[in-house]
Amino acid sequence: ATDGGRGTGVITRTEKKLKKPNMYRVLLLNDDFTPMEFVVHVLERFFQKNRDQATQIMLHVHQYGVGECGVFTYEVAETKVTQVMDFARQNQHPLQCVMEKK
Ligand code: TYC
Repeated sequence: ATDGGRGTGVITRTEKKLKKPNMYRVLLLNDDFTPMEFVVHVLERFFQKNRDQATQIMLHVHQYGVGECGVFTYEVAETKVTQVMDFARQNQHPLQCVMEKK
């Protein structure tokens, strides 16, 4: 808001800095080779899912080709993607994990 009526042209921001951050979906992609149990383990280990939640998400990805693991701020989403891709590669599975802006 402008203020003072002093004609200085100075604009002050009186709002508090409470901008909502951009949010990113982390997605798993289906493939024909990664074992179902490995995908369930990934969801438990990196996305704090319980066994039932993880199994449901894995089966959704298996059936529809893609599924959401969670929604995070940019840096957290990027870290999850890197962790999953590194873990899959270490175990020689072709599992793909990506992020997309919501
Ligand atoms: N389609 C895989 C299979 O039949 C299982 C799978 C599920 C792979 C989810 C990747 O993100 C994935 N073994």
